[in-house]
Amino acid sequence: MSDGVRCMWMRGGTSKGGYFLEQDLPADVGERNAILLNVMGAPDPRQIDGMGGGDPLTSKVALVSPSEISGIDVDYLFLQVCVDQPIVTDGQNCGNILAGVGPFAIERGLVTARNGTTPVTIRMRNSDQVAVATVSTPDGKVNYAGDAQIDGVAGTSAALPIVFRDTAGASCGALLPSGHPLDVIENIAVTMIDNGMPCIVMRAEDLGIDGDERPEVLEQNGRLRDRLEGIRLACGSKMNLGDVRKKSIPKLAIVSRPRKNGAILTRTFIPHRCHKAIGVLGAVSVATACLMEGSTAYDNADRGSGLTRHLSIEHPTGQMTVVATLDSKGTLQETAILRTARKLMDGLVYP
Ligand code: NQM
Repeated sequence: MSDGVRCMWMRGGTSKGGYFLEQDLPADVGERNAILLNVMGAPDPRQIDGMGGGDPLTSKVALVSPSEISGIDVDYLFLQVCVDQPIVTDGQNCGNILAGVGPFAIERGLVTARNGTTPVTIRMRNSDQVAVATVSTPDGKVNYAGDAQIDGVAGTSAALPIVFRDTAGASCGALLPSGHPLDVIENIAVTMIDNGMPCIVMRAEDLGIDGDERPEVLEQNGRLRDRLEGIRLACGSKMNLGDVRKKSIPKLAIVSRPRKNGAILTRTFIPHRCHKAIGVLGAVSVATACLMEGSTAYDNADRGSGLTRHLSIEHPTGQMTVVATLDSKGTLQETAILRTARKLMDGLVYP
């Protein structure tokens, strides 16, 4: 590997990371992970000797391969390279890094672009579920420029809508792994929910905070962090995730009334750092909790009405709108979000 490994560095939504064709890395998982730790410069809080940015949101990897499954274009395995521990985990999905997978697959020749837009059907291997991303491809070439704006990213780019159909119970086996919309764990009301990302949804007021504090203020609150970790460890087995001490799931979503005309305000721990925005599937899971009577989010949420709901999930740097489609019985059928992506560099990375 001293000759370098072919790789594209991309921003996907509000995250950033390395995109690899799976065939360009060793098949042996131990060897592969050692290379990825080296590429990112982990473990090291500053990741100074690698490409990572010293933040979980910039220490991410997508492995992409052609799919053998009929109706699926490409398979995508998401890997979180931990910043300060020698861990590479495939234990969660990432809907932000997912945003770069369609453009990358077209750029690498795994999918043939159409003239205009190209739908790319992606199997998320971490949870064996499918997303369809629509990539801007005027004249059959990927176009990254455009006027779509997403909060948490400066400037504008080409719109990249993504639809999710079957994310319920992605990692926990059920939308509500405990079977209830509300449980009391460590003396606090929680909603344990998984609509693509296992999340523990709690009310800010129950944790003794306002809910609109800046992420760095919440990260400095040692008592809050200890309390959240206690709740997370207790919820892990109840969410069918086992011992979660070394896992990046479940995430912790702290909700309160919206402040900016959105559906709900959030602060999310992922799980030890407070997200500067919110994860895509994290937002989908919180939006789903907003629509679920009896959950910790329901009474705090402005849910709108009708069969198509635009639920704007407020976060520290703006809002992420989840479009939820319900059937006539009020059951959630599919969710969609708008992302953008940008190719930052294409070449060789030296592990
Ligand atoms: O929830 C951060 C991110 C994510 C994950 C995290 C994500 C998602 O913002 O689908 O996008 O929760 O670890 O990239």
